This record gives sequence, structure tokens and C-alpha cells, in this order.
Amino acid sequence: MSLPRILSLAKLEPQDVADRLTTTYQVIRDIAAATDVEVVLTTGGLGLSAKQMAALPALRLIAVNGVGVDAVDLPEARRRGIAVTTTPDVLSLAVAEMALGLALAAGRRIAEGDRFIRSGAWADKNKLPLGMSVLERRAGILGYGRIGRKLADLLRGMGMEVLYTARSEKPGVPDSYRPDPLSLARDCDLLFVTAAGGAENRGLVDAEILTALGPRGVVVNVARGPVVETAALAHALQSGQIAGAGLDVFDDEPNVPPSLLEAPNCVLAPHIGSATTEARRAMAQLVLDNIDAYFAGRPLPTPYEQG
Ligand code: 8YV
Repeated sequence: MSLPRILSLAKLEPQDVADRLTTTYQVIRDIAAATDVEVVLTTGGLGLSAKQMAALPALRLIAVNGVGVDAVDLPEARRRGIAVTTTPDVLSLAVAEMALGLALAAGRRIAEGDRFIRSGAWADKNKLPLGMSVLERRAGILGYGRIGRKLADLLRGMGMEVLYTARSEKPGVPDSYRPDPLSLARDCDLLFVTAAGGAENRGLVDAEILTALGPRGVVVNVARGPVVETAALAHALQSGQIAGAGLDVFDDEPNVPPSLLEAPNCVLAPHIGSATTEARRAMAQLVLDNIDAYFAGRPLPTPYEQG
């Protein structure tokens, strides 16, 4: 019996889970050769455009290896009745950990210190400027979803005061609510951006928010590049309006603009928030579970519910 055909725009990791995919399915990599496929595997970053969907007339399921669906044309998927699945929860700790790491790296000048040694500056008896205590500052979470809440748990566990903003106040949570990003930025020092990407949140962190954050402020973005206005952020870093930034996501990945490459105290990471063996294994397993369920006619384990 021939294996069911799927189109995969992404490679699953680690290898043993990737092998499970290729032994269970006939994996097509070229969209032009996939006009008959009912299932596409993609990533949060790659998504699937309406144009790509148009090339796939038999498409029934878009299985995203990630949680971001901003790159999937959801209205088109809904119009055609195509289901979308994601990999919620299993990557939250990894992304939260990355956010914490970026905050510590920026606040304690860890990446700068590494460059300082390698360039010979330390051996030449130079001094690195003082850093800031990260854990003694107030944290603000912009985007209080699964990842934002996991991060809040970590930060609170380390003794930090945590504030958050969301569309409405969440009953029974231990963190303090602020009704909008501006009041959050005014009242915190570390602004963690964990909000969803997409048109709704484009430019949510702009010049006004960065000014409100102030000269002790650090912005950490593990969400999507466009949620923070790049030009405003680069300007705020260059002019000392804020103290630093830690960025895992960018507008046009993998290209990072010179304005950020040259900005002082800006720690950069190549979109590796979920890139741990543990998280990627669990994500890949969930992708497989969703695809298996589709072909078996069972309910999808983690459908993305379109609001
Ligand atoms: C990865 C992500 O980019 O979950 C997301 O939305 O951005 C990341 O986990 C990717 O989707 C992993 O394949």
C-alpha cells in the first residue's frame, strides 16, 4: 500500500522524529509536485500564504510546527474549510527561558563580555561598564498567553514583581494588571514581549512606549519582529532612551538591519526561542500526532481555534 502523501516545507527535529515522519508518509518537498496533497507541514515563521494554498486544491490540514499563525493566511484557510493545528504548551518553557536569558544577557552584559574577552580588550586591561541587576527590577509581560504566563511564573519564582497587560484583567492570577501597554511600560523596567504576531499587534511597542519604559528599561522580544517598531527601538537604544534590548525575532529574518547590529547593548539571537532538543522533540511529536489523527479520521489533538 502506498504511503499517504504530505507536503513538508520544514524539517522536523530531532532526527528520530523526522524519520518517523518519512517512514509513515511520503514526504514531498516541492509545492509544484504536491497538487494532490491534503496535508502541509510548515513552521510558525514560514506559515502558508493564500497563494501557496491556491496551488494546493486538495488541502485539508495545515500542521504548524510552532505556535505562531501570523504567517498563515487564516481567513483563506477558514474560507476553504482547511484546519490549522499548532504546538501549544510544549514550547512555552523553552521560549520563556530564552526571554529570561536575553534579559540577563542584556542586563549583565554577558554577550558584550564574551566579545570583550575575545577581542583582547580584557587582556589589554580595559573595563566593561557596569551592568544592572535584572532580578531586582520590575517585569512587565506584554502578551499574557501561554508563553507570557510561563515566563511570569519563572520571574515570580525568582522573586521578581510581575505586571502584565492583556485585553482584560485575568481573575485569580498572582500578577498585577495594567490596562494597556503604555501604563505597563511606565510601571516596569523589563518589558517582555510575548504577544502574538500579525496585523493586530504590529508596532505595539512604539516610540511612545519606549519613552515610557525609560532609561532603566530593557525590551525583550521573543514574539515576532514587527510587534516592536524597529526604527523606534534602534533610536531608543542609540540615544540612551532605554538601557538595552534582547531580541530573538526580527522583521525580515534572517536579515538583521545595521541599525540593530550597531545599536549599543542589544543582544541578538537567531530566532531560537523554541530551539531546545526537549521542546523541538515535543513539538515534532505533536505535529505527527495531528497529522496521524487527520489520516485516521480522529479529532485533531491541538487545533488552532480561529476566533
Ligand atoms: C519557530 C515559532 O520559529 O512557535 C513559533 O511560532 O516562532 C518557533 O517555535 C518554529 O515555528 C519552529 O519550527
